[in-house]
Amino acid sequence: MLTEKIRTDFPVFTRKINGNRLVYLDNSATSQCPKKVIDELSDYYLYHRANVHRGVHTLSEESTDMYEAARKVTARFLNVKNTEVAFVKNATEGANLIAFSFLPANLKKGDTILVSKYEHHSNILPWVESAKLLGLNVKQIPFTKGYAIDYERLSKMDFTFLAVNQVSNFLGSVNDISKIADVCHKKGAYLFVDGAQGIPHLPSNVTNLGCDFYTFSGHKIYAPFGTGALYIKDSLVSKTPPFMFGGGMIKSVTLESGDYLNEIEKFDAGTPNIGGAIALASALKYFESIGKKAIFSNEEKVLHYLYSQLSSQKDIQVYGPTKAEKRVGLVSFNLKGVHSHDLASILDSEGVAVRSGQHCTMPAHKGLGLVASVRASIGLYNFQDDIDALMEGINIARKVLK
Ligand code: ALA
Repeated sequence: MLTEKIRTDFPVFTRKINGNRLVYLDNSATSQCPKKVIDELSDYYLYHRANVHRGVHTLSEESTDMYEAARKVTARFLNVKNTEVAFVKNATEGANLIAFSFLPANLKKGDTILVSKYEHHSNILPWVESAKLLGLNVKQIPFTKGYAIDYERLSKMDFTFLAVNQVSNFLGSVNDISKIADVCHKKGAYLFVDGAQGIPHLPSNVTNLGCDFYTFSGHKIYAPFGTGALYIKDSLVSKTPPFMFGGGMIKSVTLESGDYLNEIEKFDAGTPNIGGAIALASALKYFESIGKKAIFSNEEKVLHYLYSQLSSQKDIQVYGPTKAEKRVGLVSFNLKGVHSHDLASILDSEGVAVRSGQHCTMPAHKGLGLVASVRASIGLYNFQDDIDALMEGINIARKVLK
């Protein structure tokens, strides 16, 4: 069972913010990094640093082994093959890679891509921009009146590619990826999943999910910035051309052309973020060492408490699924009559960190008639005391702002 003691793994919790204990509820924007991960990153830089796949000296071989071991750890975490995992700098790069390499090679003018109105901008814009270049149509995934996908209408639509999040970064709603995959594959369509908000809160067994592409950012799962991975289904690796060209991804080069690797290493043009990949694997191992089951069950309790505390207040409007079991990780809300930035500033003065604004989901906010919202999002080190601190902060804001 997880207890508050876990916070001692994260030095940031020794800090005081405006004289208060740090209550970190901005995990959907970025999570905190355990000291163990920073120590492993530092050990790599201090004792093993060298380029990969390019040298025969000891350091280069060590570095190559550590980098490829990191790929194995990432693949194991997702329950996929090593040969299906490319390292990327974040989920945004994962989406752009598919939008600007796979789509031009496999879709044709007039084909349709579906995206949902509840996506992060990073899972809208790459498809929109690629569609402009390729002459594709971009349409919306149909939703029921609530926040669930309307499968009946979806299965009647004609499309070739669908991009959706596993979990919405604004609503916390969870999409049933296996079910979406079934609909897509019956039509011969491809499914891309933005797992950025799913990976820290759900099992993310990508083989079971059945999608064709899955991407996530390391910094949402306790790893350093600039790290992440893109899963490409085995049978689609050879259909996905390189995204960037340069050293480390070639078989041969002349002044006129290049012959490129066909395996997953073709996405490693230039010197990769070797230390980052190693630190990403370290964070995933840390997560596994605490135990996915322990983390998810604690988060479920904390989220349930967060949701019930917020939704029981008459002057608080909560967005997204009304049933706590249909959401993970976060609750977005507004204190009626108070701008989200004002509330977030008062909360900060009490040591409580939340995000305010549109959370890179302008279409979703606009669709709900909102200018902005406050978002409280949890991680493995949050407990009931953090939610109590948030609610006390909201009480103070009421007195100051209303
Ligand atoms: N994608 C991050 C968020 O939702 C930055 O806040």
